[in-house]
Amino acid sequence: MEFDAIVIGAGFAGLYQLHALRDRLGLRVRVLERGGDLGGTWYWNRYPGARCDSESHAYRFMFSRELFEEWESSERYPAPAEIRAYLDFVARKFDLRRDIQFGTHVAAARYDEGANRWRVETEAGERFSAVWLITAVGCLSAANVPDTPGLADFKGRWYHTGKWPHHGVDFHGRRVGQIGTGSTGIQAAPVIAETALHLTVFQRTANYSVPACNRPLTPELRQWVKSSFEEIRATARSTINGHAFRISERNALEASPEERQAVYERAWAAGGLQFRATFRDLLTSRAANDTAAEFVKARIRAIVKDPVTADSLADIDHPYAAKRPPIDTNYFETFNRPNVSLVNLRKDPIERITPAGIRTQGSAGVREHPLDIIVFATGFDALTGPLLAIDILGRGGRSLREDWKAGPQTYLGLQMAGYPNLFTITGPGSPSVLTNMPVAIEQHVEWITDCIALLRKHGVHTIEPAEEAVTAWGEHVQECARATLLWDAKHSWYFGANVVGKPRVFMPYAGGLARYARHCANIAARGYEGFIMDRRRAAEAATPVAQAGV
Ligand code: NA7
Repeated sequence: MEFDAIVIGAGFAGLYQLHALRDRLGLRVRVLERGGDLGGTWYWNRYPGARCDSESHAYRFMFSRELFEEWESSERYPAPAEIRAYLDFVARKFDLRRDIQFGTHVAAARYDEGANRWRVETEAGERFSAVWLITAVGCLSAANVPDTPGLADFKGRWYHTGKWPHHGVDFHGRRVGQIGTGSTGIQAAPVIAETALHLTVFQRTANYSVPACNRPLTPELRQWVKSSFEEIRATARSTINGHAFRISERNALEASPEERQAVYERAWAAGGLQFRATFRDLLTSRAANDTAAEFVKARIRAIVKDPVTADSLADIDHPYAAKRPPIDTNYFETFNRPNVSLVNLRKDPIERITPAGIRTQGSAGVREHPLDIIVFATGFDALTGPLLAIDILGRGGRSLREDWKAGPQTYLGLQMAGYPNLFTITGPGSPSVLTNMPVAIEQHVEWITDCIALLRKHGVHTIEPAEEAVTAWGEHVQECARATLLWDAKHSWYFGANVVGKPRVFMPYAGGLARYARHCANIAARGYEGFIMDRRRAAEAATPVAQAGV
């Protein structure tokens, strides 16, 4: 089947890209989606306690005032079912479903140079082709199940949080082991503990967390959201991370210890990712960061009654927010329940999974943890995983899997050299996971759509970045990360450290979303600087593309 554009994925990115290309540019578009329905990450992540960490008034599209004002969220942080309902509302409003094919797993995409078309093949053997190929595959969609010896022999059931069964899992009367204490594990543990007979949390790296303070939205707050479109959008588009709250202008060490304590206490009581915004230098000054880190560690010690458990939970080895900072509902309190225990894997690593549970061996000797269910809250092969899951072949048959062996190489996280007309929404090298995703997605979709519109207008055949532009951007991405404390948490998934054998390269762009968006806009305004456009057809066009970036 032939189209102008193929979009892979039907989450936020795929839906908006379809709408933009089809309804603004008039292209024939097909969206191919692996899941059985809309939602992307929210189609798959249905684990207990799952909830978005972005606030509901900002975790939505802002490209249409009408759309923004028509939707009402029920809580401060939306749960997956509400996000799926929202995306369904968007799809109905713009009549998007008719161009989406669900249950369609893209296996391969090959650039056919002679025809200047991308040839896409699904696992079921269906074939499609299009001039433009846009990946909207998400950053956190390739589940990472660690290769733990013995898993195949486990007699109980096991689940990864990112592939949770739609019918749910009944924990009543079950002994549950949860591996992983990232944002997901921190959300899941309190809810699993409510019904499990016993929950054992296996912690490799202790983590900071701040209360989410989720609550239903009052009628007044809903009204405020409806009437604050301009303000919310302007804030989200002008901040470092795309959230609709401002980051303090003040440095932490400019405040007295008492003032700082008061600031942190207020932020703790208010809850949410705003804790990271209490002082402007928390991610650039270790001394500033230490003040926030110590505050959270003191809170953990104050909440958790058992001193050994408290020590393990507060023994955090990285700066606050240098790994993605979770927010929680009663996470640390959960360890005061009689049916919850913590295993510190730094002291007692997993030796193997046995038919009856998990065996650790370390400071406590050999210990068997009998389990009926194992929950892997072990995260994702982030950013590159979903792209490399597709066998992508570019110009001359070059393979993305080969090209990225030493880490992802992109220009702006939007395109790769040698892969003409392929765009990667929130790809590695863009702010992506360091932001409130819908805001980053909108910026990419609009940039890609404007680019395609311009190329079509001028009859330009192909666009792809120059190798030098890719190299320079890659260096810039590393430099931006080096300027922050994110660089100090070498074991974070931002570096790919959670997946065995993955190259250790800092993947997202840490220079801030607003700055990045300006940079992308300037590049386009300067005639797509750094990109190579095939002028064969441009030369014939009445108005050639000005200074087409070569
Ligand atoms: P994360 O943040 O990658 O967390 C995964 C957790 O699983 C983390 O605590 C890991 O420890 C742990 N983990 C991973 N592999 C293992 C093995 N082999 N043994 C023990 N423990 C392991 O994923 P999440 O799903 O929580 O969150 C992902 C993002 O989703 C989040 O940042 C938000 O953006 C939304 P580690 O820290 O690597 O030592």
